[in-house]
Amino acid sequence: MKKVAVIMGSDSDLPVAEKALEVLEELNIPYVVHVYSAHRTPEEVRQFAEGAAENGFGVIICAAGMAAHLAGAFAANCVLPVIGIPVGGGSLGGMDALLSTVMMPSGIPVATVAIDGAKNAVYLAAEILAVGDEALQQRLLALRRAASAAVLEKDKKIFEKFVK
Ligand code: RP5
Repeated sequence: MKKVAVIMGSDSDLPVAEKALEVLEELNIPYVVHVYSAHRTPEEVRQFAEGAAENGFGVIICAAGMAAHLAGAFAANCVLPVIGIPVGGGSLGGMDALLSTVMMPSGIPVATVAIDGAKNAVYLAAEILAVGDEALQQRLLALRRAASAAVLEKDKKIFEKFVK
């Protein structure tokens, strides 16, 4: 099975990245984690991106805050799907990272999730990998069913609490 790379721009992004790792564990998807920065370690970013397909990766997830060019830098250096997680916090509350991540030029796409949307980054990565993996598709469907059941259970409790 193809691996997912989770790259964060700084170890200060770890609390957000860890939410992605939880879902990767839940879905039993193999992954590696690195701290690489578009600005502080551009050479390592380029080398990892250029070798990623050959090294068995299927999707790259990048979490970065502020002037968040990490996902864009990965997208510039490979043709694997790159998913960007804009990390919140800071004086602009993550809007800086959101716009830096999502506003990519034509031809170099970054699929961008919500600010701190680490879980959705992994669900999207899993859906990409599941195109060629029936077992993973079934695991995703099982999670959807469990999520629906949880909502209906909450509905039942709330309905019963307020019924007149
Ligand atoms: C970004 O700058 C990182 O992704 C992080 O979100 C932010 C701050 O980095 P540190 O100064 O905490 O290393 O590049």
